[in-house]
Amino acid sequence: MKNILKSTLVLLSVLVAFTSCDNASSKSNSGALSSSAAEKVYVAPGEHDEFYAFISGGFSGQLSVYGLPSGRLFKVIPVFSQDAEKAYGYNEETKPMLNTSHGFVPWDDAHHPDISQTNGVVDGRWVFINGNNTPRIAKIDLSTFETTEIIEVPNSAGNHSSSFVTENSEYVVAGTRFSVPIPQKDMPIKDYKGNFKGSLSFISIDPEHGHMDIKFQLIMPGFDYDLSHPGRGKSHGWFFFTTYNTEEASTLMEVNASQNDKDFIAAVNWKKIEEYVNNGGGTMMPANYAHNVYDEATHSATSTMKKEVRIVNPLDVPGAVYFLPTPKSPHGCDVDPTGEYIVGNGKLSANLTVHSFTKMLNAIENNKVAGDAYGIPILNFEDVLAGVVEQPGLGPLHTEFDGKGNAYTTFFISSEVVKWKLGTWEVVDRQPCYYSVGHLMIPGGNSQKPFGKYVVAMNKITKDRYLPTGPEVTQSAQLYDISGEKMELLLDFPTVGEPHYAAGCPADLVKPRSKKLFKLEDNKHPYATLNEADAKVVRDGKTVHVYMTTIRSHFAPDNIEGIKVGDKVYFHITNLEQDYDVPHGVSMIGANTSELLIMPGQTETFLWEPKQIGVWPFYCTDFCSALHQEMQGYVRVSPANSNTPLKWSLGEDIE
Ligand code: K7E
Ligand code: CUA
Repeated sequence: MKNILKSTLVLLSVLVAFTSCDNASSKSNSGALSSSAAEKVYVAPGEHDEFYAFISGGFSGQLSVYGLPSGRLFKVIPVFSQDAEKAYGYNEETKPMLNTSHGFVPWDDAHHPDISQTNGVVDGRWVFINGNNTPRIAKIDLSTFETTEIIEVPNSAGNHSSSFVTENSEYVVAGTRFSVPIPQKDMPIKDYKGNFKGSLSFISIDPEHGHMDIKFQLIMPGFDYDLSHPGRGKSHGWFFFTTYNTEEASTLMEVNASQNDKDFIAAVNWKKIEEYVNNGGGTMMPANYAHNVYDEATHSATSTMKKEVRIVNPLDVPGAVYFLPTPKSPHGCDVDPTGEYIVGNGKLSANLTVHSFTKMLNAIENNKVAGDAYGIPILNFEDVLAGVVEQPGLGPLHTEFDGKGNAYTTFFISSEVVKWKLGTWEVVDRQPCYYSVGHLMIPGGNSQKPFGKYVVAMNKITKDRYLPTGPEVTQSAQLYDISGEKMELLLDFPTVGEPHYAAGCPADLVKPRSKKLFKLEDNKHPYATLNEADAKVVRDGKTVHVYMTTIRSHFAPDNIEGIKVGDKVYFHITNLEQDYDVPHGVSMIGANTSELLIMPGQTETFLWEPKQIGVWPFYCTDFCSALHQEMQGYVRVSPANSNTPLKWSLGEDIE
């Protein structure tokens, strides 16, 4: 045991040493690019990019929107983290989006965006993304580029093998990374083995509105479920999950979870389980999880606590789950566009293992089982193996496909993207990454139809690539042209947060559906003010509601008196503009929250609790017209016991 421990630690320290990139030696290969590379990423002023890229923010909890090939940043969409710029999680309307069974959780770790699909092709309607830390799945509507739904995932911890979408967006799938007691209970950690369980959640997507609902959770052995991808084409109806820690260790994992020569890819026949569930299979288990939905008509979110979830024991659905032995703690789990090949990226393996879906079915049909884990059949490694890419690099993490028979795998330790051929398994090209690449993304790469023109590498280490910014340097992505035989590095561009994965699609899928404004006549916000003449201030005990409007370039009302120290003042502001790109902002001195940024036709609310008497100004925070700087107003705050009458006005002096 001691020896194993020692040798594993030595191996790990070698791997770590490898990753400490040597800046000096890399200089020579990274030098100036040819002018043709510059031309390939040049998008002339006023021109549009060819692709959207949605890049996860990792620990920023957000999703950022880039254009490719330019690498220009368009928007950071707040998802799991409060964002003062957009008032997300600060205004009254969006606070419920961040509600969970643990209360208000204004942050998460967002890893894997995935675009909805129709008939196996990305359709540009929604992006789904996982929150790892307090397990959640979010949906972003690509007509508004706003987060419109978040569902918490019960019985999960470190929601990492998520959030990947099946080929007709039947399900977005979320798998647990950490196994835990299900249901949670107070028990010794050392009793993990055999007692902790891992849940794989199949969340149905309403085909019209995209509403999410947990259809069932598969309760699996207590391994770590790292990544997953859906089958497609011939393997549609199956889902594949990499596992590590099949040792079921709970301490010093870098050693103890690296003992087994092979871990597994779990192959789940979700069609079979769906049928079982539709016939009443599974059991309802008490649970407590938040389902938060943003309604575009009311411009407001509601949070509902759900009280039960359907769980399924895999042993109750024979033929639904199999384990495919896969070498050495696989990370990425990637399925090629035909649905035949399942690539397990064994982090500590010298070779890359590719499984065959057809062989897997044959093995199942002929009942060739090598054993079982907690009753789940394990197939023979040789029976399911399609091929091996021999020694392609060190530390494989993720693989994407170009739709032309090539696969591209990232290698963290040897810091490169390696291109290889499906079927012959030969390496045909390799390009260095600066430095230590994690995920990579080809637009449509997780579908039957990748758009194999570019690949984006998302790197874990930046070092010297940009001007220094103190100890914390920018995170970085790199763009490669993959239209030819050889990959060509075109561009470095900085990213927001740590990019773990991205999803991309042709801009033409999204552009025509992008909303320009919200129609005032459709505004069903309970505190909307649809005409300036209806602006008013209403007192209800110590609560005051201000029904305010904005239009270039004033607030109505802009003078308010009769507010008292200790009041709770809700400013409900409706932007009456009906032109594209004319938001107004508002901020109030001393408000313990963010500004609001209100889109045309929208109503938003912030709370102000005045603590000091005086006459206090508010103003527009978005430069909206030549007279933006005149867009301001005053609120008079009197002592708590005063008799100052409640009054409001615009364009006249308050008497
Ligand atoms: Cu998909 Cu970064 Cu969460 Cu690999 S993980 S790198
Ligand atoms: Cu409205 Cu500036």
